[in-house]
Amino acid sequence: MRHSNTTSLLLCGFMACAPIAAVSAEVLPPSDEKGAAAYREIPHTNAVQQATIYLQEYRFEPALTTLKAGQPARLILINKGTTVHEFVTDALHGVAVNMEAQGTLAEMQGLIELEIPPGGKVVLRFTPEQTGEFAIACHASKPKDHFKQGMVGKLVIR
Ligand SMILES: [Cu+2]
Repeated sequence: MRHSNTTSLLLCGFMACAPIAAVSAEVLPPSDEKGAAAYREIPHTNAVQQATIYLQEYRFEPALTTLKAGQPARLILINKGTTVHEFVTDALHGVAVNMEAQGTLAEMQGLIELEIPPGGKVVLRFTPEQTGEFAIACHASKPKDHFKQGMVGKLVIR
């Protein structure tokens, strides 16, 4: 699960929680020349889906997170353990990701690995495109091998 183009982030302390941005857009029904709606489309929502995954010794909680493809997502990762944990996944290859951590924002194309210290919080914003079941894992090794301790989970995009 290790890759060469690794995005690694080390957070110190606890990040202030940013307010949840209510992002939504409305698709207006098309209207004919007389101004009356010719037909009514089911409103398409761009509401943000949100999920939180806690990292701790030695598991992801919940172990299974499901996101919908094509809908903007806000994925919050919180290390509530007492050691550094990693969030490693193939689910975000080539996906434009906006990352907020420690009050700073970063834009990246694809994200593979994050390192989150105890108490650290990372907010990832992206729109999942590729459906499938993707493993999430932690490969930290202190004080013992997290992966061998069973620190694996799953991110399902459907
Ligand atoms: Cu870990």
